[in-house]
Amino acid sequence: MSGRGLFINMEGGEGVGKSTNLGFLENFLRGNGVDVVVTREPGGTRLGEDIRDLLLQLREEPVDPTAELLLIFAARAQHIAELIEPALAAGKWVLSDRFTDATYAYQCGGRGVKRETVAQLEALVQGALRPDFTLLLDAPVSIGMRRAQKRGDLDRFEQETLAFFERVRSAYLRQAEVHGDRYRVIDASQSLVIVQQALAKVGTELLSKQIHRSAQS
Ligand code: Z5A
Repeated sequence: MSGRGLFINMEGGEGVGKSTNLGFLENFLRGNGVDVVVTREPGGTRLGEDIRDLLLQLREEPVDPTAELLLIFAARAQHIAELIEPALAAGKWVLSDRFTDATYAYQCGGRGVKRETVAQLEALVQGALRPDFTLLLDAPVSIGMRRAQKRGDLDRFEQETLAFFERVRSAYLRQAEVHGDRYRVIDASQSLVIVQQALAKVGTELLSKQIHRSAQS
């Protein structure tokens, strides 16, 4: 495949199965000849992973929502410059465990930051870069929390309340409505086999989208 690669992000509340299913989609794409780079946010670079540690660690003092927001976009700026843009320009596909849709969900939905504030930072940090495709794994909050809690120690986000995660879920579903052209919503409350059948279908759609794009360029 030639030309610029596709940029895909996988989203959802905690414990919905992003990491598990990102691995499935990666294998599906590789099996179909795609050169894919898998990454995550916050993180993806050494600087970004250091910022991730700062964001997730439990702290005695409350973290100001604007401080949190700026740390997320600082990590994202480095991620784009160091990894995402070079990979896409080289024709690779980038599969990211979360991107700015998570900021609209967690910081706007969860913390109450204004959408316009995030939109301003999005324009500053990303320029025209937006995901080509966004996969939202959606499940009732109680299911995701139960799955995540099985893992033991909870980080700063995982310690949030049920109401916080309900707001995050609603904000994701709103994003999916606003950006229906690039969003595919998968019911992640189903068994892993069914979820992955749905993912394989989306994977096939992505492959045909890229073939179509290559033919046009
Ligand atoms: N954050 C933010 O606030 N703003 C931003 O802009 C960004 C991020 C980018 C870290 O993200 C935090 O950063 C995140 C929001 C914030 N905090 N929260 N919450 P993260 O993505 O690293 O953290 P996470 O959401 O907690 O992801 P996770 O812990 O890796 O969960 P997951 O990837 O969605 O789930 P999983 O590990 O693949 O699966 C969990 C378990 O469920 C596992 O045992 C699986 O085997 C099982 N599972 C998965 N699917 C199924 C099905 N279908 N059936 C049964 N069992 C299943």
